[in-house]
Amino acid sequence: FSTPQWWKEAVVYQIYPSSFQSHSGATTGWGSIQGIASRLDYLKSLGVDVVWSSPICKSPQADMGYDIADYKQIYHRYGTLQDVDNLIAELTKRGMKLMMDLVVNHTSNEHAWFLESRSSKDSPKRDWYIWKKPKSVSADGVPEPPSNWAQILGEANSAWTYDEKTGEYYLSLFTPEQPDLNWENPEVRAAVWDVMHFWLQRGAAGFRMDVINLISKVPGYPDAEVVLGAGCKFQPAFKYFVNGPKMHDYLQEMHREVLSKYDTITVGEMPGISDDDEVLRTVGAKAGELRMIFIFDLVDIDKPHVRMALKPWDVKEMKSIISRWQRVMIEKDGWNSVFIENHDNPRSVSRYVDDSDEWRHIGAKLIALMQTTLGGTLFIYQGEEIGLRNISKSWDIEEFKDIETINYWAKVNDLYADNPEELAYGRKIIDMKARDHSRTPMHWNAEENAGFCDAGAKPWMRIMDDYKTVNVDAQMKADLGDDLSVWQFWQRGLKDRKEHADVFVYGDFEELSVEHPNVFAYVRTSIKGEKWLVVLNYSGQELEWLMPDNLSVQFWACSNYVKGRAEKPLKKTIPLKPWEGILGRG
Ligand code: TEU
Repeated sequence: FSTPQWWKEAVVYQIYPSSFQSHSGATTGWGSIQGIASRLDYLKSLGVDVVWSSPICKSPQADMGYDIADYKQIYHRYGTLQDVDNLIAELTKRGMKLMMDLVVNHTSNEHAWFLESRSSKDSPKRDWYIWKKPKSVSADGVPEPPSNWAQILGEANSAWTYDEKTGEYYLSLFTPEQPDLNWENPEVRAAVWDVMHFWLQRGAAGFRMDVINLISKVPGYPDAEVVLGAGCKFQPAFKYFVNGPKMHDYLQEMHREVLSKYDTITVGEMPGISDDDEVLRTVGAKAGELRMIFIFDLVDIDKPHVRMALKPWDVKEMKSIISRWQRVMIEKDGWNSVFIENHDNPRSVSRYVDDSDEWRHIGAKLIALMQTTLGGTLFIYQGEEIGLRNISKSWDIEEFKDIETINYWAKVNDLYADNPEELAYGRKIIDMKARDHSRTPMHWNAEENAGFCDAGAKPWMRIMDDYKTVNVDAQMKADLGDDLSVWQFWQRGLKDRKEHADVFVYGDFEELSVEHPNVFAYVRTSIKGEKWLVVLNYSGQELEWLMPDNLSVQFWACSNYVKGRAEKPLKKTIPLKPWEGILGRG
């Protein structure tokens, strides 16, 4: 952390606090801050520098903590402010840092600010949220929402929630329990700056900022175009609040009022944006807004208009997305965040490779080789380091806990109660896209409850059935001769990334074989001219890949099949096993 660019080289590990680790004696069946503190040596040994925890503040948990009721108190199942202070102290001892999850596009509907705002039209805090009269009220007194916007976590519902008491609607883009703050109001912005100072002065190193590009809405909240077909009363309205008219003003004010006063790491979650120049207005080296953002092009590769749906994709599209952002940030002096998993997406081994018993660990290492050799700040999501896969298709729907999944399944049953094919398709969407897949408790060992919580406690969510074979303990201790477990492969990849940061963090990026349908190959080159070649076979077939004439490899540093293939290739054609990735020194 000694250099001003420390946040570029840092490896960030995202913890989903409800599912990471409980602490001995706890009977909640939830993870806790004490549990996180007990795993810092583990994270250090993996090669983690910064811990980002999904929200831990006081919340009724309508959206697993992304509905905050008090920004300066801790959710009781997770612990206390004292526990957070202790966590920060323990991280500091190990040369690590804490990144908080800042959720300020909206609060919980149980936040004191909202309770006051909804108490009356004359409340001093009425204008802290977005209140509108009904578009109309029918003869029998049924109000109509101000516009046809659909809820993001359940598009069968309106993004406007009716409040009987004052006869008005409030905007709640995600769920009725998450009223949007009115960022037009300088009092709201000042209150957010105060929350940020509170955590930065407490020792947090910065923030992941939840949907920070949605804070400015198009005035008037106009009706959205109809893109969802028959039976859908409400429509996705992203164009009316993604990177809205005043977003940059607010982010620049945030930088002036808060971020410029600290040495922070910041990453803005920005769903729905993919325009180079618009992105650079936030992450450009001289932008004066945020260090980096999460761009969703890769994790939304199979998303049509809404996330709980499917659209086809192929390896070429995946390659073009990754290569594009590697190039854009180099050419336009911006900075990437590198991530392929988080708490809102299915597991990467189930989405991008083959998660069968035979291929899961090979595919997980293929992804690890890609992630540890791409340019930008690297983010790993809990469980990704051991190659956790999606929930089994055999689980009952009741085992899925996420509000988005619950709303989606309710919509499918409302629309297609007597249509087995549509119900089956709806379950297929859940099996492939539910956010629950990445929220099951962590697999620490083969003991009861996978070591996540005491045997006497009931985990808040079912633990996956493969925890006895796929767990941290087994993979850290694995002695596979010439091979490495997924965890060992990640540990080695993070070590190589650190040792060759000038190549893998900062280096140039050039894609090879752009037209190849299965092989993702690229060369990373440091400013001093040190070249490394990465060749990734994103298929289950044996392939031969032709090395370009102008490239030669001195030795193969590693493959995801064996620790390393030191021999020099005799020919220009490189044989690739199914899902094989190789790294060679040019
Ligand atoms: O998610 C932002 C968001 O809209 C996308 O992740 C995605 O569209 C969403 O998961 C619905 O498909 C952030 C948080 O990461 C998520 O967990 C919260 O539910 C959401 O904001 C509201 O705070």
